[in-house]
Amino acid sequence: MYFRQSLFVSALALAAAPAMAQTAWDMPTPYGDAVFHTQNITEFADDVRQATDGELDITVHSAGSLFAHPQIKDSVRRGLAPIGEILMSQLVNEDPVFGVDSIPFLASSYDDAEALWDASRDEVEAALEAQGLTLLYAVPWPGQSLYLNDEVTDPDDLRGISFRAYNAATERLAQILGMTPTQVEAGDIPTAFSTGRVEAMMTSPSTGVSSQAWDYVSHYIDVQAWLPKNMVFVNTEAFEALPEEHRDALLDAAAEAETRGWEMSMAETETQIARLQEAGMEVSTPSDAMAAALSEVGETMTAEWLEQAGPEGQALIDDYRGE
Ligand code: PCA
Repeated sequence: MYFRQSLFVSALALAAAPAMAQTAWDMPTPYGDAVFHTQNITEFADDVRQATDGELDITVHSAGSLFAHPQIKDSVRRGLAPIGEILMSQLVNEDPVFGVDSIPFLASSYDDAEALWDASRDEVEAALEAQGLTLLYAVPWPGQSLYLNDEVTDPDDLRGISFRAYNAATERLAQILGMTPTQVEAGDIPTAFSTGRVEAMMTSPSTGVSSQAWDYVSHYIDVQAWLPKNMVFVNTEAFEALPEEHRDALLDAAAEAETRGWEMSMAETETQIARLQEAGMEVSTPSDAMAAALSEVGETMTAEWLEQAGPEGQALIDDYRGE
């Protein structure tokens, strides 16, 4: 009798097993633990764990520790990791839409960045879907500004400077201004400067602080030219293999992370510029000549992007501009 009952109980437990099974997901991300994007992802993973009673357990592997930044997208596409984060514009060679947030002065305020995201999100989703990936959310970095060893007021003085780039757009910007670009991941910035490989960069105050820019550059010129986004995405097959409650929990947590991330990003802009200043950097606004030169770069790069993106790109920009 006892035997039969315990058999019955274990049969029940087995029947219930699929819904209760624990799913452990490894999540590669490119940036360090002190970076707000990573902190937002940690909260996202906590929210998912809580909403699923610990059944969907995401472990965040930050700073490229599981896969290096350039490998993360393909790792998720191939199912080596079910979920990951990258800088969206890293994929611009696959589809121009991924690079629309990295054109100087196309959308340099949070309101404009949001309107641009509204106008481009469907296309980004479709481009990922074609690779078996599902977009969860995207969050912008604060505005991209100049870090230099002089207060450069004449754009001609930029010529010949070795410049740290992090995507195709920063490389192109450097070329147009006569600088020499080198691609360097955020985590390698301190070494690239201290070994003399580069002497200037354009990035957010967040990355300036997390890479301790004051150790190797003296001047921050507050340009805030564009707000490039990081995106979090999941392998579609892995997503679809989840029970429905887990899929819902993931989507809910993603929507919250998107809202929270944009707020964190906005708040960072002021606090991190203040930290650069407190650490001894000279903070200034661009001279008229510098502002004009950068705005011209923006126009050139908008035209180049439209050439690449064709009529669909034009429609996206028209939609963004409300035309
Ligand atoms: N930080 C990242 C991308 C944009 C930003 O603000 C970096 O510098 O690599």
